[in-house]
Amino acid sequence: MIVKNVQLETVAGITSVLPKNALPEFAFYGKSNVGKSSLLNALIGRKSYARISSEPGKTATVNYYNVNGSLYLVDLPGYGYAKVSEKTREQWKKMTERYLTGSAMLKQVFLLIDMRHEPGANDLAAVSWLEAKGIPFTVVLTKADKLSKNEQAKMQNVIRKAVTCPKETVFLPVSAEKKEGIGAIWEKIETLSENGCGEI
Ligand SMILES: Nc1nc2c(ncn2[C@@H]2O[C@H](COP(=O)(O)OP(=O)(O)O)[C@@H](O)[C@H]2O)c(=O)[nH]1
Ligand SMILES: [Mg+2]
Repeated sequence: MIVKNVQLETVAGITSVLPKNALPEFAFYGKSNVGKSSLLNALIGRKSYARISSEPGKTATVNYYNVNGSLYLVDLPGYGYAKVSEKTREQWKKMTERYLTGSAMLKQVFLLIDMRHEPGANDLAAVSWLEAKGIPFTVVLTKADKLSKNEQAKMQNVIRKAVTCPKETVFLPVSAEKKEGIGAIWEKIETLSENGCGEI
């Protein structure tokens, strides 16, 4: 995908009505600090278009990035951010779930898991929730550059076992830092947008 132009078109907050877009949407979900914004920047080829926060998890909005007028990359609030109240966390979760269940144009969720660690309870809960709702997702393993090739293979197995998702679930290791695995994500996005992919 050659990204010619990107525009942060809509920023939806807790009380916002979510837009009814006509273009396919691809959402990025995961624990705060897992690397969502960094991955979005790597995908769109910009250094810091999506905000990379030194204070992780601060994003409490659903951000729609229009790419080339042909699709949206959607950045969702992260889960598991310890520095906000239980009530705030619950509101963010509700908003995210409202987006994930309510968007007619959502084609795929990229669920990001930090490749260096075993998935946490909230990662496993996110996987189960997506499965229960029948929302198609791909697991993206982030920060691959922090591990050797051997460690990457080992952790991929560990994570695959822990999440107990169907065998055909795709796992894509990426490094936003080293720009590795970015092409594979674009390939997936392009295939799904071209096919129209009426899975949802
Ligand atoms: N080494 C390495 N660090 C990364 C990578 N992706 C993100 N990070 C770092 O992880 C932290 C959180 O990243 P961010 O994109 O803001 O995470 P978000 O909260 O999920 O949006 C930042 O310090 C990033 O520089 C990666 O691929 N490799
Ligand atoms: Mg972020």
